[in-house]
Amino acid sequence: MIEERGWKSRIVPIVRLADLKEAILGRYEKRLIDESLYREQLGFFSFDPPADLPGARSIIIVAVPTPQMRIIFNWQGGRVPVVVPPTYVSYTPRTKSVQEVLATWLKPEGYHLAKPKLPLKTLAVLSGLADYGRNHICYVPGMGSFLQLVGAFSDLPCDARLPAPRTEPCWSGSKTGPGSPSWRPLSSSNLCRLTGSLRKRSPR
Ligand code: B12
Repeated sequence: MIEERGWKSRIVPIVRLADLKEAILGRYEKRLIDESLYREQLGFFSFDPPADLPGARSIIIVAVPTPQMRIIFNWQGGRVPVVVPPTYVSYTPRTKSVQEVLATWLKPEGYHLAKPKLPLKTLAVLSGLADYGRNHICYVPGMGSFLQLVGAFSDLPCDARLPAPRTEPCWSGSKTGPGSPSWRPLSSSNLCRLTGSLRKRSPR
């Protein structure tokens, strides 16, 4: 169902919160992440399980293709086109709508969602969904980098027997994703099976 919409996704067990925490806080504490960037942009992250979903067992990450937009300013009798990069238009509504679609699929099966405050790019890369480019923007195979990432906690069970997480960042150019010795994509995960079985109920 996710693929039918042109989205791509992965699901990872909630224990991987510890690795996300280490990826950000660990580097911050080692002073590898700039203090002002951390304070101004990353202070909202929370690496605790969601208080509003005590039974949370997994984290879902979805990449949604998001195009550039062209807006036209009417200026002094002329029309001035301006290209707006992805994610600067409808960011919050898109996040909300993806989370609502996921909820519509999972709720009838008795599962619930909660909103995360997580580093989504880090999560996407560590889950195998995306690769870092040399510019630190992440790329999803078949989708490129024009995408918006949306995350969600869920109580959907997830394969807990995963290999050890990566210890080195992939930004230096090492390969991630399928075949990587780090997190592997959960293509046969419960989410995929569930979304397959829910295909008929897909809201359009
Ligand atoms: C803060 C933020 C910004 C800030 C600051 C970005 C920055 N880090 O410099 C601002 C407002 C500038 C910004 C701009 C943009 N952003 Co922004 N942003 C975010 C946000 C909220 C957090 C990202 C972040 O900084 N994470 C923490 C950093 C540290 O993680 P990281 O860059 O992945 O670094 C990892 C590795 O590279 C490595 N690492 C990094 N530095 C170092 C240093 C050393 C020494 C070592 C060893 C390792 C290491 O460790 C890190 C952790 O794993 C996310 C949304 C979210 N909730 O995650 C969106 C997000 C990352 N942004 C996004 C986008 C699209 C953009 C823009 C392209 C928007 C635009 N259209 O122009 C620009 C790109 C700017 C750029 N060149 O990176 C998308 C990314 C999609 C994609 N394809 O990658 C996200 C995921 C939003 C979304 N929901 O889709 N963004």
